[in-house]
Amino acid sequence: MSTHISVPPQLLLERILTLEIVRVTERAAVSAARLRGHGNEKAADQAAVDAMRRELNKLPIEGTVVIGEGERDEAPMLYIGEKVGINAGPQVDIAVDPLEGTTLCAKNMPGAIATMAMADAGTLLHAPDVYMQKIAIGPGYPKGVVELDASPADNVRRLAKAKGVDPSAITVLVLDRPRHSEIIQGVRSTGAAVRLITDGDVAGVIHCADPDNTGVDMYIGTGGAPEGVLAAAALRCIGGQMQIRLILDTEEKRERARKMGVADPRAIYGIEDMVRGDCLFAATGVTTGSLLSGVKFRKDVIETETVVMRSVTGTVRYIKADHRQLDKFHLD
Ligand code: VTB
Repeated sequence: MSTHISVPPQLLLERILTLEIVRVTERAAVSAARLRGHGNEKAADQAAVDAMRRELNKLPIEGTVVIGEGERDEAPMLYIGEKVGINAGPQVDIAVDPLEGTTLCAKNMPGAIATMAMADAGTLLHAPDVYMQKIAIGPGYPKGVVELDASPADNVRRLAKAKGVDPSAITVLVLDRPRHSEIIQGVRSTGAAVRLITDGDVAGVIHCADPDNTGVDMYIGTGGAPEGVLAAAALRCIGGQMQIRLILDTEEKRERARKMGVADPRAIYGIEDMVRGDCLFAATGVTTGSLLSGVKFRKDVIETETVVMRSVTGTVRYIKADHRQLDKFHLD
């Protein structure tokens, strides 16, 4: 029996593709995980990219990568501007970080993930691969309680007041980089705690959304712009606030950004400026971290754990999957 049922594009994006993007991040995570601890960041990243591209190209979408691994037509990467999908279905913007935390994977340290987001075409910030200043907090606070340009100490005090606690009860997550020494000092000067991470600020920002379980109230610091847009997609689904500014400190970077539609190089963006409509977000653990378990290779089964979110409903699903015969279906 064959009946042709046409699915409204919105339904596709809102519901059906939710599970489809899980397949994409699962496969990228499994491929990267085979190279955990091999000390080869490039090879692990390439494995994740190849798997992610292969899976994206099976999806019923007309997709464009707007946040990717490079800005030119670099054949091996999922570059900005690359078309993905079967070229039929809804037109969508896609943000990818096939292996967020390449160093974490290469060194087999906690917190590497494979992640992507999807939204209607033209609704995700098209950002060049530059640095981005970021501040993020979880849901439940009045808008503007913390601000990108306020001092770290001020932001801690304002957040503590809004939460109804002493600053010493606040924990701020910061990437462990020399460039963050003033931020770290400022936070500590209030009595608040700093939690340092070596990499992985997509997961870092997501931690802010659930302070009771993660112990993290706020993220402050400068990280990658692609990671910032992906984190914004996640917060768009689960709630929270984020402010960012692209660091466009040379004419060449400003020109690259201008070409992607960034008119004011000093502009501060909120979540709604980076993700202007509804979106889907998924991440699969590569190495076990505080957000997700890593891939487990058992005798005949490969286990993965994925979190997938939809902004339309704010649903967050944790999907544990047992994969059998992955090799058989590797290239289907
Ligand atoms: C962060 C971190 C990423 O890049 O965005 C960082 O979250 C920023 O760049 O996991 P630097 O390493 O140059 O400071 C990553 O480490 C990924 O490369």
